[in-house]
Amino acid sequence: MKISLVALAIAAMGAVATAQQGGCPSPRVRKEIRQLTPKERDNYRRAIYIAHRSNKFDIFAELHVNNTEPAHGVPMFFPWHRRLLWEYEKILSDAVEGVTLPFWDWSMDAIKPENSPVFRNDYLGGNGRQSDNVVATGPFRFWKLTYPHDQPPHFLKRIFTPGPNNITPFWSTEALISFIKAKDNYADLHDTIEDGPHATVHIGIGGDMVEMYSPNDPFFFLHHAMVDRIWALWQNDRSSNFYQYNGVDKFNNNRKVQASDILPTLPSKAQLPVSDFFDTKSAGLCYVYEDNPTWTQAVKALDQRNKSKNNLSRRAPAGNFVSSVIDFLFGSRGDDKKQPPADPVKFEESRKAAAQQAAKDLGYEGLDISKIPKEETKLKEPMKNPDSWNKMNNLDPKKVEEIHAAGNKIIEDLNNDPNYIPVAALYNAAVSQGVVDKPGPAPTEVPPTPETKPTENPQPSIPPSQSPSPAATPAPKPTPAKTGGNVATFTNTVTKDGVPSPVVVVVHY
Ligand SMILES: [Cu+2]
Repeated sequence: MKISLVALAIAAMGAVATAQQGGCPSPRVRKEIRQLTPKERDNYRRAIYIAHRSNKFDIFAELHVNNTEPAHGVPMFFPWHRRLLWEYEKILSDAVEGVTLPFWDWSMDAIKPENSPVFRNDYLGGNGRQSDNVVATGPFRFWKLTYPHDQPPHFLKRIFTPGPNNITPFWSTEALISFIKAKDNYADLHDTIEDGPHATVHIGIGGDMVEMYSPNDPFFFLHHAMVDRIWALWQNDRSSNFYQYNGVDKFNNNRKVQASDILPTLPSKAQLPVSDFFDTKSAGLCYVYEDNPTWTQAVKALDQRNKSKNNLSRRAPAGNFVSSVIDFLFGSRGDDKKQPPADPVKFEESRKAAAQQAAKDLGYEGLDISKIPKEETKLKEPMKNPDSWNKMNNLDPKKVEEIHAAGNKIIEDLNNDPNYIPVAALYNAAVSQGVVDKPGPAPTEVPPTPETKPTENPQPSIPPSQSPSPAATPAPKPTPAKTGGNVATFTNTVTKDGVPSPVVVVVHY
């Protein structure tokens, strides 16, 4: 049953992806999740519930596990995941018309990821509970998952790492932009992003996210949309990047990969080459990523920084990985003269001025720069990948080390620059001070209890000890049993004469 669903989904995708006629006059726009309107956010989550209830969600975990080798630690990583996301997005938009997959620019949250609004219950919810790591609050509380099939169904787990409620720092916007600008070679870019920034987010959220069946967590798709966006940004940065595809397939005698290579899938009629997945604006894919303000600000600020250095060689000459990134950020081949250590008072003053200007550029009106704790104005090193992660994803530990070294060099230099403030520091402060992304009202729609199939007995099957805490979003009213067709219920809260009261909405699909 599962296999045939996967095959069907892929066949459907192939039909669309190969339908090149007609072009893509109005591409779907994938927005940073914080840019969604409350209505769009509700629709996105509703689409996930519907996909989950109609058994179209768990297939992605299976598909991912079955493609561990063909699509991880090898150049196929980017195109294969682009296809996976496309397929998932199609299921979402079939469930709720107009839904497009958002991306999560986790680099905005690099300094203190656990503070990110995305972990609030009005977004995707946070950490698993201490006793058993099960996610027990938020929209995916007690989210029942059937994969792996050889184990009993389990509830979605998250284990913030290193914990208990902290997440390792993520890779900064500045590091990502540096990689995009510095890398002239697809294989280099792929290794860098997969082994470093991509891995850290999986590891930091933990639980299902740190397993090969990570698509069990809706965060997987938000995260990978960001990874896909990084590839798209690199492709569009220079014309020589757009159609580039190179590197070796280490599972195939180090064969050189080609754009005509067929994407590995489960058995399927749709045999599509990598070259079908270069252009997100092709008729088949037809989507673009919307910019987010912090990213735009960081591009501008780094540009200014480089101009003032005036010795930048933007295109790194062939050299080792670390030196090419340093070439981009810090001037030619690391020969940049070390600045004398600044007077600490002057350093802070200068940083403050930089922060004030950047906050103004970002429109963070009312942000009190003096209230930003000093340690939160600095970028921090992401934790090292555990060996288990490198092994599971076929990553070369030496290469991973090298990538982390390059990232840490970027952090060191930016933290020592009196004229620079990382965008994540400002965004993090703006969230803490309630200047942006204030907690929203409770979601206007909450999920049906995952255990309750619409056509089955609506009594929740969660044992009382596992029931959501009273602080969690209230459970929806039971749905009357109905046969034939699929039904989902949501509780809308309407306010009448100042009194909020729940109204059950029944959706047929
Ligand atoms: Cu993957």
